[in-house]
Amino acid sequence: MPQFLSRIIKAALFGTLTCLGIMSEDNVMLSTAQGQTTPAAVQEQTVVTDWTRYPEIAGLPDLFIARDGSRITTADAWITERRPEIKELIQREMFGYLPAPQPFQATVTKLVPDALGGKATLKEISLKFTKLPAEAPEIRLALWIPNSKKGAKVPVVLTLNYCGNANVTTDPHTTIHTDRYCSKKEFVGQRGAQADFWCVEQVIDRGYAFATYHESDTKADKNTWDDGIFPYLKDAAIPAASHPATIALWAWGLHRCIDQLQAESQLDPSRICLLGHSRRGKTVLFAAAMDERVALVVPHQSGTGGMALSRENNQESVERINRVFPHWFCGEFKKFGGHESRIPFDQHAVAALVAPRLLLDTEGDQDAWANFPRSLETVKAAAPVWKLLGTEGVIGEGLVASAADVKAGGVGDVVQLRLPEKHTLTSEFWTGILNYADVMLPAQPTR
Ligand code: GTR
Repeated sequence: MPQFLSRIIKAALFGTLTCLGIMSEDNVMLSTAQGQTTPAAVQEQTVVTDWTRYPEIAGLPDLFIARDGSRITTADAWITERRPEIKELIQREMFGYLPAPQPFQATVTKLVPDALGGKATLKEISLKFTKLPAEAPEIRLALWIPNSKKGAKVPVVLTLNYCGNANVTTDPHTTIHTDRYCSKKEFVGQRGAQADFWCVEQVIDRGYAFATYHESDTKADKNTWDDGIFPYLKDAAIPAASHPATIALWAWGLHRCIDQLQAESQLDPSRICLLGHSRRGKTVLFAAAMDERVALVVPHQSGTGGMALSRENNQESVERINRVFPHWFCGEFKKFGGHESRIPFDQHAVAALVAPRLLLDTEGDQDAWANFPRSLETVKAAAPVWKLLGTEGVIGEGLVASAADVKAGGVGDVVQLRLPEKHTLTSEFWTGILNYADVMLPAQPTR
């Protein structure tokens, strides 16, 4: 049966054919019965199911109880039953369904063997989707490979940047693009505007490649749906309320970058790491949950919708995130604002999809809004899945408080690194992240 058909049948069984009319705060009709028209800007957010149909769950949903009520007790049952079930659930109810992969033509548009003062080779690669109309946006991937490691296959850290690849380093070679939306006006066309944040040279000095793409290549960070890649990937057979929202579209772009990174002869396909900050931290967590090619994910200060549990979250509530950023999550997620105890999963289930791979949750203790205590609860609540899959999972309280403490034997497969920092990324964080990758990733390619 085609995938979309089985989704529709499942959705119908679950009651999504119940249509509701709901008014948002600014009185925009978000959802309609009998096909009444909705404003284009919010059309993709249409809510179709009723939260009262979702049973209240006291405490956190049990990761080991399948939807048919049976108990998951083996690694095999987790992998074949529970994991696919959670993947389905989080897409339908929160992020929207990831579009299918698309074939692309990769063209190296620039090759600089002595970038970053000779430390790295810069490759700019255009990923042009061959089955989409010519005007569909390409993804512009920038990749720096350490020159010190010639002949070896190196691990790579892939990131999602805010406003263009030239922002991430002061390297004069990176092409400046200003033709795509940037949510931070002060970054537009500014070479190295975020160089102290991304610390690309530090990454290269540690023997890792660094890769990045600008999020607006796939979707602008705003509540519009006629831009980016979505119009070309839209699947009319999927209910609009479960169409991929912004985070899912960014994640889809990361997956296409991974397609390309896997094909790069100087990179190790078994050591692909993903890192994103804040809303992009939510994105990398989801991207890693959905793609087993990611060996290590670092959702940095990802907060609500990322590592922080939705239940009992005394910082950013589900209602608030959906109201202020209506385009991040799909329409179905809107109904859970104020009704978090009805969400049939919580963020520990998203994190658990990463098991048995590596998950490093990085937080700043002056960044209360990201809710590092509720993120630590996610670390601990997800850890039993690592155990079930035969790895160590969490060590001790699952928390380390300095980059120097990130060492062999001191950190588990899922752990929080909490530094005395604000809502930003710093060189000290990178030291901790690279220490973690050094001790936890295999020393050599494993495939
Ligand atoms: C905040 C938002 C957070 C976080 C952050 C960011 O305003 O409430 O969920 O994602 O933005 O992306 O910097």
